[in-house]
Parts: sequence; structure tokens; C-alpha cells
Amino acid sequence: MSRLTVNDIKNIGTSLQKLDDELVNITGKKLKEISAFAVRKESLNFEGLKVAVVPITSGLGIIGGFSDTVCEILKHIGVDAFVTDGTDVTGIHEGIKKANCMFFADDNTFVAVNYASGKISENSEATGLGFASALELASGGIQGKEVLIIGGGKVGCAAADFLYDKGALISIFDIDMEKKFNPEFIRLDEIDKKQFSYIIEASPQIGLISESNATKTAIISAPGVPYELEISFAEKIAESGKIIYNPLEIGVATMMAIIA
Ligand code: 2YH
Repeated sequence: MSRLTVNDIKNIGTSLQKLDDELVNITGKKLKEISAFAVRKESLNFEGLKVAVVPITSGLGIIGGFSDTVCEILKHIGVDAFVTDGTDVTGIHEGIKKANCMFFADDNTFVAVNYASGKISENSEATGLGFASALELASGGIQGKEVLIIGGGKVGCAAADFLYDKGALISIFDIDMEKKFNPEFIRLDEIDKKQFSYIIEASPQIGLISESNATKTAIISAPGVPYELEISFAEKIAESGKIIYNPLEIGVATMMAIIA
């Protein structure tokens, strides 16, 4: 997954209610309920959990607003969360003293840990799981339906595994032909031959799919960051189909659901 930019996240904190409305419209469930569904729970109870979000300066450094936005998403789903005053080891130390869960991200890895229970979650896997859950809900049940997965990295594979467990027929495309997948998945050498009604777009490359890959009423669940669909194609799909896209919200909510 690419590195988020200040621009990608700047409006998230103030748009969470709007996001819930959109998600209810497409999937029948709000953000918190989708993340509960992802971990196969009826509902989530965050009582007794306090979460410290720790800014991390290593590598390419702080993304302005990142920790605050993670904190806002957590608060929106009912979690008692705060951003630590300190960064890095100082922030982790502060988190250990004041909380029982922690979220922190560098350029490669974004993790959440519940250090009272030892449960841990990782953003790419959680994101795949969350977006696959949203697709399952939006489809009214994915069992027996064909799903195209574009991008066989951690996000795409987590989505593929979840949907396969739900009985979907998985076709997967990745530019790396050496990558190994579940032998039950249909491996596509190219993706321009067939139209699908259910698509997970989890590739970091813009424009891999176009109108020739999606039916007019397709549901596309797109965890790719930045938005990997061509704008003209996305607009066309949005007219009669459905697009589920958000850069951080479903991933963070699902990370929390996993460690709760
Ligand atoms: O944006 C990212 C990467 N895409 C990691 C995602 C992993 N799936 N990381 C955020 C870096 C945040 C920064 N260190 C901060 O502000 O704390």
C-alpha cells in the first residue's frame, strides 16, 4: 500500500457521519457494524479498552494529521482513544502507562496491539478483511458469485481468503506471475477479457481495470490507496453500480475490531 498523504486524510475526521450514511446506503451497515461483521461478531464492545495512538517519526516521518485522524475514527466507533504527547519510544512508554491498547504506523507497517490480551492486528490484512466484508454485505451474500480480485498483495489476499470462505468463486490478477495463490482461485494472466459484477481493487497501480472488466451495475470495493480507479471509469460505475472507497476508515475500524 502506498504512503498516505496529508491530502488523502485531511477531511476524514469531519466526514465520518457522512461515511456512515454512505456505507449504510451501500451495505446496510455503519463502519462499526462492518468491522464487527469482519470479525464475525454480532456487535463490538470496547468497554474497558483505552487506546493510545502514537505518532512515529522514523523513516519518512510524521504525516500531518495521521495520528489525530486515526484517533477520530476510533472515537467515532465508540473507542476511548487519545494521541500521545510524545512520539516513538517516548510515546510508546506514555501509551503503556496510560492505556491498554496502542496504534502506531511507520512507512511499512501499521499495527494495533492490545497488550493486556496480547491480540495484535496489522493494517493491510485488516483492510482486506474490512473491504471484503463490505463487499459481502453489499452483494447480499457472495456465496456462489464470481469475484475479481485485482492485486494479490496482503490486502488482496486477505480479501480473497475471506470471500472464498464465504463461498465466492475467486479470480485473481497480479502483475507478478510468480506469486502463488490458493489453487482453488482462478489465476488470470490478463484482466481485459471478462466482465465481473463484484470486484476488489487492491492494486497500487492506477487504471488496471476499465469498463471492459465491470458490468454496469458492478459493486467495486476499492481499498487501494490512493484511489486507483480512473476517474471517468469510477464516475460511470457510480451512476448505476456501487463503489466502496475510503483511505483509512474501514482499515482502522477493522484493526480495532480484531484486537477488541
Ligand atoms: O501511510 C502509511 C503507510 N501506507 C503504511 C500503511 C501500512 N499498510 N503509514 C503511515 C505513517 C504514519 C507516520 N509515521 C505518522 O504520522 O505517525
